Amino acid sequence: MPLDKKVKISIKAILENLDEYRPKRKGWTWRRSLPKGTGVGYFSYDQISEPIKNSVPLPAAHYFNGIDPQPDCVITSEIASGRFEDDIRRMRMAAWHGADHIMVIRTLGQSHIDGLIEGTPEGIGGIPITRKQLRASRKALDLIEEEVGRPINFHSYVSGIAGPEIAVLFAEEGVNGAHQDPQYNVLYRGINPIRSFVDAAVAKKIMASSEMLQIDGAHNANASAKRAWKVMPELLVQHAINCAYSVKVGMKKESIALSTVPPVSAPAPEFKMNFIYALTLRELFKGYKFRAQMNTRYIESDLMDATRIHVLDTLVSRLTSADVQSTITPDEGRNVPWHVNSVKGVETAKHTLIALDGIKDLLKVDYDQARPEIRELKMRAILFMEEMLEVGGYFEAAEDAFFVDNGCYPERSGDGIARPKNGGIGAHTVIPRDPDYMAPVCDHFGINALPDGLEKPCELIDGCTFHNADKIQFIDEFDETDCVSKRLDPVLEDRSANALQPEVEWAGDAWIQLDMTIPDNEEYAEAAAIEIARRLNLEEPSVLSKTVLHPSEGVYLELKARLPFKLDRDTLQLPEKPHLVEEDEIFDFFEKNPLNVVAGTVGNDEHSVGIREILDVKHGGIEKYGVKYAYLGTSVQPEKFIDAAIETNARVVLISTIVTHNDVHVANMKKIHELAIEKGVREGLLLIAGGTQITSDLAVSAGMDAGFGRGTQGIHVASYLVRTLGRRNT
Ligand code: Z97
Repeated sequence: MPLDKKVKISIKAILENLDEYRPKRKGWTWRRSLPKGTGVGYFSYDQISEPIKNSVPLPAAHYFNGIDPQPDCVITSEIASGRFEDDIRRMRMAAWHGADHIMVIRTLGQSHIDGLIEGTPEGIGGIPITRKQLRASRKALDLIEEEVGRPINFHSYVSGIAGPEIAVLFAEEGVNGAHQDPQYNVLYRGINPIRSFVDAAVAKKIMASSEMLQIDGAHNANASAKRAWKVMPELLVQHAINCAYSVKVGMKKESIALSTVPPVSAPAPEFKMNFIYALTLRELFKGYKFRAQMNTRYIESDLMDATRIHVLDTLVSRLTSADVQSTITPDEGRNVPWHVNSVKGVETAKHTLIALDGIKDLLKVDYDQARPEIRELKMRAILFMEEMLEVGGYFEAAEDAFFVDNGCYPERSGDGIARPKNGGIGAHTVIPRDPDYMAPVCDHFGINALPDGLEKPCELIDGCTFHNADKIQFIDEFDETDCVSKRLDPVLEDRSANALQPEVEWAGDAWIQLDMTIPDNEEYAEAAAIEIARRLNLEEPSVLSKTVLHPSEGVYLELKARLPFKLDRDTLQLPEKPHLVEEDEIFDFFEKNPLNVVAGTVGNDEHSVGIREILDVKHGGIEKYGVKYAYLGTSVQPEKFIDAAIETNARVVLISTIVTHNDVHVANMKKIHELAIEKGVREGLLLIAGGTQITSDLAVSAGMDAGFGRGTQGIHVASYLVRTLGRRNT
């Protein structure tokens, strides 16, 4: 059943007959670029791709007929709720905002799992590592991509000593991309270097056969180093090792993406450093794909700060190139990333990419300036590699702690990560194959002494799982307590009882976020914020981020806390929707039906601001829509309104009345109505009152045609005029 945008995705339906589900397609999909100068709405774009069917456009789109142009590069959303049933919902949200690369990241290291886990709940790590999780996610994405109208790439990680098995699992289940880099295992997961490289060859071969996009792990050196800007030469070396190794194994260059990250952020002079680094990379690695990640090393828990970094990093992408523009959830440093922040990250990338459309044609790099620095970076990287060769090669260099050293090579701090060639997890587990080793499976790396004349190796066993999916064993979960059905039970119960709770990471988790400014120093502000949350009866309050406005004048704080109650959806009072007419229709109406109005404040009322806002073009008053007005000023007597309306042939009188003592506002409204009758013009006039104490009922009971209260804007009055005059005209 296709998804219906008005209905939540049914996890129960996704889980039904999962054992029989096969992914719709395999391999990575790029967006299809449109020619330079393609028009969308009022505008012409140079770097966009085919439109999608369903989406949530950027906030300002309603000024431009709701357009949602899609940038030319793939956009990633990192999703990490730790529960695949919630991840699936977030994937749908992210896809609607423009993500077509869904990376479900860990809440714990996948590479700590030393074997394939079939049928274990996701609680173990947050990454979809069981077949059930993968298949359910892919099945959901197959529906979501139909709903939005664009293929969605599903991505995970081929790491740990179970890497090759995981690669097989991913290929079978239609995972479209994966991080794979043997150096990651060596440096960050303590896996034996030889084992890691041997495993990588096997895994890469399988990834290549199913046309997955590979992302390397160089960015992790930046994220792990103490002085991350110092490891720029090393990042180039790490990219080079993984690229060269992958090509040797048989991957196509265009399936290999460098995981690039702008290495530094302000208050460092970030742009020049990040830009030179990005230019160097693109010169050195022509023909490969670039996956641009955000700097994660220097992101704090301040959402605005993270957003600024997102924007500037995306500027670097647009001024150089990016095939995949990744986003990170700006809050990942402070809690499990929240739905809203995943979506905001995608919006930030989409906004920035579209905003900078075509910028490269307008700005040219001054290579006279940049060249010496590019050259210096390249030299440092080349010298690094030369020294690796001198000491005996990669394994010796890793043993000598060449990597993640906080010196900018050839400078050395002596604090790199040392990984002995014969140590670590899985040491001494690599066994040379016998010359007659034979495995009747396809896409197998290395010696395979198959008999001659086979069309494919798996003919010998009536098909391998890549060619005969029926051979795949589907094993369901076997933990009776931590499994998706148990986790779903309370959610579905709440839903059927129409109970409603807020959420940020898991369905109905009851977390809310609140922010406040406390006029005190940091310590007192924090204590006060927590106390306020407690007195509001919120549970488990904690401060997420603080912005000191001044050491003693004030601090802005963001908090999270849990709501101790559920709402009953059925008893909620829905606010009455203002009957707004579409702006285009309003423009059109007043063009065809020119209108004069007279306006002013009535009686002895000097409060002119409200009525001016309703009239003036500047703040969206009715003048904006082509209505002509005669502003009579303040303290206008009732007679004058009617006389002026007659003189100027106005069909509408707008009076503003804020003063209400002795019900003078009611008396004035009545008087205007009666005068209009006396002068024989009441029928042809629309009398409208506005003011903070005015309601429509009150105004009508005092003889007016309508009344508008607090919060009224020009469009509310304009909509009313179009509806009422439209009716009268017909
Ligand atoms: C990104 N923000 O987008 P484990 N292999 C490589 C990796 O880089 C990773 C893993 C495996 C980041 C989020 C961080 N990278 C992802 C080359 C993780 C998976 O096996 O769960 O420890 O990690 O790249």
